[in-house]
Amino acid sequence: MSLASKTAVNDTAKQMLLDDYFLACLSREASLLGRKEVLTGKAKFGIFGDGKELAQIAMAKQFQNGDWRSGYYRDQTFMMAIGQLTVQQYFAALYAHTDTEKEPSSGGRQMGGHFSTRVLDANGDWKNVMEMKNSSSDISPTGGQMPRLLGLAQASKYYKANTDLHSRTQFSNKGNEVAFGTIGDSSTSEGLFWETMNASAVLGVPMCMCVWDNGWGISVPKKYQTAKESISESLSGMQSEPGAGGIKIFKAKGWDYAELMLKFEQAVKHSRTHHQPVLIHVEELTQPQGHSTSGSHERYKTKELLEWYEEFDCIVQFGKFLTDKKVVKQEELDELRAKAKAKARTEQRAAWDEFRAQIQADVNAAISLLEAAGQNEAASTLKNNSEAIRKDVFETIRKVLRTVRGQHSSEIQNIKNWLAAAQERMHKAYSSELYSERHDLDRSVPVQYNSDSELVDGRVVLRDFWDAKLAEMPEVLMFGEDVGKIGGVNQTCEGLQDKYGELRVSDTGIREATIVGQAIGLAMRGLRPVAEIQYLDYIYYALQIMRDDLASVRYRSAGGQMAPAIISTRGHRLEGIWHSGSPMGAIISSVRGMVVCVPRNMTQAAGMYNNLLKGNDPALVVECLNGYRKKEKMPSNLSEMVVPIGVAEVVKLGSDITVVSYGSTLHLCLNAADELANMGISVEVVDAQTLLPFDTTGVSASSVQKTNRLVVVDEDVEGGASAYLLDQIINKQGAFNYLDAQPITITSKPHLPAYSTDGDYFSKPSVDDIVEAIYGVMSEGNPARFPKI
Ligand SMILES: Cc1ncc(C[n+]2csc(CCOP(=O)(O)OP(=O)(O)O)c2C)c(N)n1
Repeated sequence: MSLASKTAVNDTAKQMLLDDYFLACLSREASLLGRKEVLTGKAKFGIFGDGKELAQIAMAKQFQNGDWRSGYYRDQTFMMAIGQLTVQQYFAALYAHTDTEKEPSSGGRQMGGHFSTRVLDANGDWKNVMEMKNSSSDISPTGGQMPRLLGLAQASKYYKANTDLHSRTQFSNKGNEVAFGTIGDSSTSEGLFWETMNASAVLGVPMCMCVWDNGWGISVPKKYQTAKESISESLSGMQSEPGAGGIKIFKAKGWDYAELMLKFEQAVKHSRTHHQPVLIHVEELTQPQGHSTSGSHERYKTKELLEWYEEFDCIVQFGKFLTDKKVVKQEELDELRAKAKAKARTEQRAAWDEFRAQIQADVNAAISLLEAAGQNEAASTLKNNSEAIRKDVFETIRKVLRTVRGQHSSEIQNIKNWLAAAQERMHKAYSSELYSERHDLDRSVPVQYNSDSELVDGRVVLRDFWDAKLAEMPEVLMFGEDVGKIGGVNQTCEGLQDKYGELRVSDTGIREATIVGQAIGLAMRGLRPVAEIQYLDYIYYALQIMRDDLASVRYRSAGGQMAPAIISTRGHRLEGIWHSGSPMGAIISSVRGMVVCVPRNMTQAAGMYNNLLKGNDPALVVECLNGYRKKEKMPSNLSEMVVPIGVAEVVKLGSDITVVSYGSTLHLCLNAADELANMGISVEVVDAQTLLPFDTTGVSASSVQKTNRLVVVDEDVEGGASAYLLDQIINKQGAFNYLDAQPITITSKPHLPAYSTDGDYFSKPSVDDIVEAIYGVMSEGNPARFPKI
C-alpha cells in the first residue's frame, strides 16, 4: 500500500500507522533506558538506535522471509520490526546474558547492538531460512559488514540461475531474496564500502544498501568524511542508466515517514525484480543521545544542531504527520508513548531479573559450599556483595582452594567438584563454537592408485578434482582473479568455465576483501564457495575480513551461524618479494576459527578440499606455488579420497632426529634427509599438513620420543609459524620430556624474500642450511662421531 499518496486512511492502515508509531516509541524508550543502565553501572557499554527508528521501520516493511540483513549497531528498531528482537532480549544483550535462549544474537559474547538471528539449530544443522527473516551476525569494525553483504546478495543470483538448486527451497525461492545492508554515513569512507558498491554493480545482484546519514562519525562531521558531503552524490557515477548496469540511487529524509515508505518500497521492489543493486541514502537523521555511552556529543555539536535534532526527531515528525493527517489525536499518541515507556521498563526489569537470577544461583551455591567447608570469611565476602558476578565467585573459590592446598576433606572436594563443573559451563559460555562442535575433520579415505596411474603435473590433479566436484555438487562455485576464462594463473581450473559456465567458475575484479566477502555471504546461504586469492602475499587485503568476519562468525554468534567457505591460495616460494612470502605465523594468529591447510602437494590438497567440502568450518588452503608443475601420480579415487585434517604424517622414517615441516620446505627437508643419511644421520620427517588444527594425535611428539631431537623448519620469519609449532610440540604435546638436545627452528631471514634464484637462496632456508643445522645438532651431542664442519 502506498501511504504517501493517501490523505484519508482506513482502519487497517490506521492500525498499521499506530503500530509503527508504538514500535518507534518502544525502541526509543529502550535506547533511553539503555543509556541509563550503562551510566548506572549495570552494563558496560551502550550504543543505540535512537533517531533511526522510522527509516528502519520502512526497511522492515520490505523485508520478506528468506531475505538477509548485513548491518551495524544502530538497527535495533529494524530487528524489532521484523520480529527478531524483543526489548527483553535487547537488554539481555546489554547485560551480556550468556544463555542464547535469552540473548540469541551472541549469547552475551558481543556488546549490545550487534544483532544476529539463529539460522542453525541446536545440532548445528541449517534451519529452513526461508521461513525466517535473517540477519547475519554483526561485527564492530565499521564497514566490515559490507563484503559479506555482497555474497549474501550474490547467493540470490546464483540460486536463481542454477536450476539444479531450485529444489533447495530451505535456502532460496529461486533467488527471489534481497540482501539489505546498513551502514553509517561516515563508515562509507572505508574502502570496503566502495569495493562492495562497485562489485555489486559489476555482478548485478539484489543488494539494497541503506546509508543512515546523521552527518557525523562520532565527532567528525561529513566534510571530513565524504566527497561532496553526500554519499549519493559521490556515488552518482555508478548511477544506472537505462539498458546499462550500475546502481539505482534513491534518497529520503529520515524524519519523513511517507517518503521513507515510498522510497523503500520502490527501491526494494526494483532490486528484487531486476536483481540490481540499489542505494537508499537516508539523510537528515538525528542522534538524540549522541554516539554512544562513551562521552557526550555536546562537546562537538552546536546548540543549533541539537535544537534541530529536537524539532526533526523522527518520532516527533511522525506524530505531527499523523495528527496533521487527522489519523489520530495528540492524546492518543501520548498514550501510546506512555504505554511504550512502561513496556520498555517492564521488559528491561525482566531481563535484569533473569540475568541476575542465574548469576545469583552460582553465588548462592558457592556461599553454601564455602560455609560447609568452614570458609566463612570468604562466604561472607560473597554474601555482602549484592552485585557479585561469576568473576567474584571464581576468584573467591580459587583463592580458598589455594589457601587450603594439601588439606583433604569431602567439603573441600565438593568445592573442587563444583568448580570443575562451573568451569565447564563457563567454557561452553565463553569458549565453545570456535570450530564446529562436531569435531569430524579427522575423517579419512586413503588415496588409491591404479597399476597404470599416470604421472601428471600437480595442477592436473587439482583440475580433475575440481571437475569432479563441480559435476557432483551444484552448490560449489569457484571464483577469483583469472579463475574463469583462463582457468587460473596456474591452470588448476583449466577448461572448467567452458564446461560449467560463467556462473560457477568466474573471474572477479582485483578486490581480495570482497572476494572473501562473496565467499562468506554465499556460504552463509548454504552454498559451497571456493574463493581464490591469487597469491598468498596479497592475502593481507583480505586478512582483516577473514579475521573479523569469516573466522569469528560461528564463535560470535555462539553457534547460531556458520560460513563454511574455502579460501584457496598459493604461496611459500617462487620468485621475488611479492610472490614468495609465507607469513603463516601472522595468518594463523589472526584466523583462529578457520582451518589452515598447508598441503605438500596437490594430491594432499585435493584430499583436504574434499574433507572441507563435507565439513562445517571455514578454511584457508595454501597450495605450494612451486608444486603445480611437479609430477604426481594421478589417484584413481580422486573424488572420494579424503585427507584427515589435524593429522600430521610421518613421510620418512628415521631414528636420530625429528624434523617437522610443511609445504614447500618439506621437500627440502626430504632432500636434506637424503644427504644426511650419507653422513650417517637418520632423519625422521614429519609433515604437519595442517597448522590449524595442528597434529591433534601427537605424531610429532611421538617421533621425538623416539629420536629425542627436534628441528622445526619453515619459511616464515623467526618467531612466526615455527615458534607456534615448537610451542605446540614441546609444551602442548609434552615433547619437552623426551629431548636430549636443544630444539631448533630453521626459518627465513627477517626481510621479505629477495628476487631471483640467488635472492631466494640467501633469503629462505636452503637444503644446505637444513643439512648443516641438523648436522650441527648431532655434532653438539657427539662431536667425535660428527666433527664440526
Ligand atoms: C574500522 C573501525 N574504525 C573505527 C571504529 C570506531 N568507531 C565506532 S563507530 C564510529 C563512527 C561511525 O560513524 P557512522 O558510520 O557515521 O555511524 P553512526 O555511528 O554515526 O551511525 C567509529 C569511528 C570502528 N568501530 N571500526
